[in-house]
Amino acid sequence: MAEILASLLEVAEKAANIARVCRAEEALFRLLVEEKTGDDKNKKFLSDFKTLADVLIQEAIKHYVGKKFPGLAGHIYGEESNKFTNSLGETVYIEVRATPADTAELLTLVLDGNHQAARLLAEAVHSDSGLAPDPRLKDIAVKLEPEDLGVWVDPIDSTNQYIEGASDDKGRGGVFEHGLQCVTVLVGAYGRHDGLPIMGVVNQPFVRRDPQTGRWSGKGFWGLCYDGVRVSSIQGPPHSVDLSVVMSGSEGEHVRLAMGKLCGGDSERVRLVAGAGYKALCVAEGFVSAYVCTKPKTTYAWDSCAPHAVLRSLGGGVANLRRCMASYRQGVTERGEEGKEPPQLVYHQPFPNGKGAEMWANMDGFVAYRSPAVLQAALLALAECERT
Ligand code: 2IP
Ligand code: CA
Ligand code: CA
Repeated sequence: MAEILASLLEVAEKAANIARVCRAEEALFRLLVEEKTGDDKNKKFLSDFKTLADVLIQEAIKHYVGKKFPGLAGHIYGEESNKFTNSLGETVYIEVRATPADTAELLTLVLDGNHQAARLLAEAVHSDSGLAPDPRLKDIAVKLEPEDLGVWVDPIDSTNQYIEGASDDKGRGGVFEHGLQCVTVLVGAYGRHDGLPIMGVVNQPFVRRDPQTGRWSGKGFWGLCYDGVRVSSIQGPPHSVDLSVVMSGSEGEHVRLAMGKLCGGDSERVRLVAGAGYKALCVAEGFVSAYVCTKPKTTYAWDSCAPHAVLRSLGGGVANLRRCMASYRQGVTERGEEGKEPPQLVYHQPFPNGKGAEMWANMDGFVAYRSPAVLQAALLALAECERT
């Protein structure tokens, strides 16, 4: 089991390296940020390049994890499809090939013959992640086979912030509302049998920028929760005892009001923050108490699985909002059912009536929390606002 987690950490770091290379190398950066102007062909090519960075990262993760653990191959899912149509109308399937030269040759087909960009990307995919092994993994003695697991990957979460690439937000209380810090690579493994998240890696590729070199460095977080064992890279209690909440700017006024009340009427403690993975990470790191998402079809299994595992490793979770509220209406006590974990999001079954990505949307909404008491307080606040 520890080997699987080590491998997820390794591929997430490789993914972060690819994400950084696309911004650091002039030939790739130009493709990434170029304005969507010009003719339709140009427009399509540029939007494809943005998707290409995502797809390539996802395929790299599938390739390396699947090669190391054949029992997992075929059970690694992600946001992106690897099928491309290039400007000549040819269909190209992006994959990692045996050598950097072979991968570069394939990438050239979707990069309109841009050999330099293809070579740089292929090098990033094939090179070592450079990640030092985490000694804490050695002590994890949990018995689980690759055949027991499925994996959800979001190769780049917060794509908008990644493309815009702003780094002007100074952050407050450890939380950045927008900018490159909100970008994460998310790799989460769940139980094939019950769909509960078991281990997850959240890699933040852009944490600090060296003022001298302009180079970014990042940070990887992980957590594991299975069969009574909880281990996490995150140590120590949350940073503040005051309740605070992060949510998407797309949440409605009534949710904002309810969360404002929960936070003692202090609007400074209700933050609108970019990136589903990053918001959940802010909870896991203990910078805020909860992440509330009430809107269906805004986040997906690949957004929540990895941070969910990290939160569970810390004694928290990502509760299914609709099911929690239903329990409330049926009169379950305000503290929840004694000794029982509140209903969690699960990752093994598609939404029955959904089509395409919708099948994996978090349709019921959720509350991500570290402390079960915070979850109960958030549910109470939402229930009260429903009544008024
Ligand atoms: C997005 C991304 C957005 C988020 C949205 C996700 O994933 O995390 O930031 O919206 O829910 O699906 P918001 O920031 O309003 O929460 P991606 O960038 O992978 O499309
Ligand atoms: Ca996402
Ligand atoms: Ca994404």
